[in-house]
Amino acid sequence: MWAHHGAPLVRSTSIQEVKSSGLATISRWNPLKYDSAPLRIHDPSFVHFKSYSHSPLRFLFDSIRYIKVHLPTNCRTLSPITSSDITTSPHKNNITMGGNGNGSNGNGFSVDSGTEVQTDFITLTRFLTEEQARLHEHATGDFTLLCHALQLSFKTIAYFIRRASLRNLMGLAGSTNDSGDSQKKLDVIGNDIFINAMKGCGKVKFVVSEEEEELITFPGDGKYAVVCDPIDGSSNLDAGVSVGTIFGIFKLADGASKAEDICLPGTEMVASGFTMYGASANLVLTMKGGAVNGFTLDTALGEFILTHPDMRIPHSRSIYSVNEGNSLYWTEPVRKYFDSIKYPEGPDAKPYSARYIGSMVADAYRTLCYGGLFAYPADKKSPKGKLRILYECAPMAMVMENAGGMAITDSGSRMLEVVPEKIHDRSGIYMGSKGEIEKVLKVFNEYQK
Ligand code: FDP
Repeated sequence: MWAHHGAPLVRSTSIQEVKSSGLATISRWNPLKYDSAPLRIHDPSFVHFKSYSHSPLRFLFDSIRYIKVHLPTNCRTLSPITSSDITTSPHKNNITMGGNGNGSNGNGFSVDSGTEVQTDFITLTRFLTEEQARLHEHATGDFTLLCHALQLSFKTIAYFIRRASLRNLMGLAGSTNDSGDSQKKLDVIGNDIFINAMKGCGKVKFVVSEEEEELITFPGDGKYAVVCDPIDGSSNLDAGVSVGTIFGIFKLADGASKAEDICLPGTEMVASGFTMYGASANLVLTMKGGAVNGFTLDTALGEFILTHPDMRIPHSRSIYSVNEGNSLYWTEPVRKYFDSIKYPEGPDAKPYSARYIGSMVADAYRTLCYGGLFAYPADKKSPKGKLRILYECAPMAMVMENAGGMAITDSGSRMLEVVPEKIHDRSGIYMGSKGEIEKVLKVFNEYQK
């Protein structure tokens, strides 16, 4: 949408007329004006009156909402900017465009910080460089280079996912992976992108990928092993549901040469995280014992920007996320726990809300932001669980713990301490808010007495 000063305006006297003209003069219905200039809206998707034909009031409300969100910056960028429009904030290094300095547009309409142009922001590149300097005085820069390669793979995968429908990348590739899962075209592409990025950085010796049966070994003297699920949640791809990449990074012991050498507990990871390719591409990154930081890909700049510093998961929240379709196969303690939150006892007790996307990255991201619990329990059908220890459970467990949450197995032990016997081993998992996982443990403990 853009607002144009001085454009010929359609003076509409009724919503019906506006509907037929296809253009709107918002100033007629809306007391909001900016610089006293009436506005003409040119966004065809917004002014698609057919969708409002039965609901003129909805159009009115939407137009107010739309203007509230977009007006200040859009309007100003099309007007000549004078020096009186610009004030600088000495502390934030930001430039404020127009307005009267109190968050209002001068018409008493409060606008949010959309008027501020941030000129000092933290990109992932800057974040990594600063972390390297801060934490590791004698760092070689290898880890930072590896993270840059990761970043490249995330951006590239995000790029292809965005264009999947346009470039015929939907659907099956015609192959299966080690687990017998049918591979999607994007599974194969994501896997290739990831592996090539790791190879290209020259700092990685091993890659374990969900899509590759064997350990991948690169020549050279790379000190790191990277474990990954390049496109997690891929069974949802064709429906446009958010998917993501999960990763963990291990520093290798001298002489590490075979798959068993990276069958390590999650406590040995130096970093982990995941990206979620959804409405935007979000990257969640944490380092051993450090904070959890969230970045959002600005596609215009081509940079991940630190948008969610020091993410903390709420202590508790009555949301559960599990595939209830498997409940027939659940063991008694699992059923008991879920019954306890669905049919709580007590006069004021309220049942939990259910939220299950079926794409772990998306369910985990929501859980991280809102709190609650995500679970994929082992059951009678899959006694070892479904999710992979090395590249799904452990990286997510580290994120949850570093954000103040918890992650446990079906036996109630700490997920991060589980040592897989083979690189593709699986486990049941419960992760999320500390207060919620403690409730799971309480039920499990009763069965172990
Ligand atoms: P997917 O098979 O689509 O890649 O990792 C596997 C995973 O998705 C997780 O992302 C998701 O949480 C889970 O499987 C979904 O499994 P169900 O379809 O059995 O619920």
